[in-house]
Amino acid sequence: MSLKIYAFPLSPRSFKVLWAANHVGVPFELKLVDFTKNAQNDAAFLALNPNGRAPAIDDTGYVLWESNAIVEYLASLKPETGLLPQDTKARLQTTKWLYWESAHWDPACAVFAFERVVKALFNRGEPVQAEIDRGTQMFERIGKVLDGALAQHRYVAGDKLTIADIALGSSMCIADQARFPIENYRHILRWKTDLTALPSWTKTTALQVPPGRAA
Ligand SMILES: N[C@@H](CCC(=O)N[C@@H](CS)C(=O)NCC(=O)O)C(=O)O
Repeated sequence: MSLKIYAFPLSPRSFKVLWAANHVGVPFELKLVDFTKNAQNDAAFLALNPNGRAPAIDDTGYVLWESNAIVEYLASLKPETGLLPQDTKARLQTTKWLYWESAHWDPACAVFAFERVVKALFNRGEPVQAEIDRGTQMFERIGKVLDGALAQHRYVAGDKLTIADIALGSSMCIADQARFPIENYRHILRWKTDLTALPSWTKTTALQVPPGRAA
């Protein structure tokens, strides 16, 4: 298989890239970066991604890291899917959301992910309420921005699914477990229902097998 995806599928950033690959329909080989074994710091993986973080890809020698860049690359392989608009102005409407995801959405989600999912998975203690409060404050500022966009159109950047939905929506794979404070954002909830009903989503969740357990 020419495309190799290095990922820990339980993590939303890895899920993002696996979902994008499944959605556009490019065949790939999943190379597990097993966080339970600290595999992100193995020399072989660090040679691919010196950050020691997943995901990363190697497409016949073309190496890329940063999940949003990878999503954009995968979408570019299949322009007919429309995930990556070809018109510059339309495309930048998706780019804007990718930056927003990295700067605002991901850091807020990460608080809940760490406190309620990572700590449980790696036996790292109880959630800290001050951190949950900090995450809740972050969500108060950003939740209404995303909800407002989704009130105007079905998907984040318009009426069609784009890489912006993949970048932002992948976090929904842990929304329930992490208890993101989205219960009052009805458009986000509707969007979450739409995304999680996609066949590519279901196909990706099938990859979320905890390390050490057979698929
Ligand atoms: N901005 C990066 C973040 C990647 C990242 O932080 N990945 C986490 C898992 S979700 C990781 O590899 N953590 C392992 C570690 O920090 O040791 C991206 O979107 O790809």
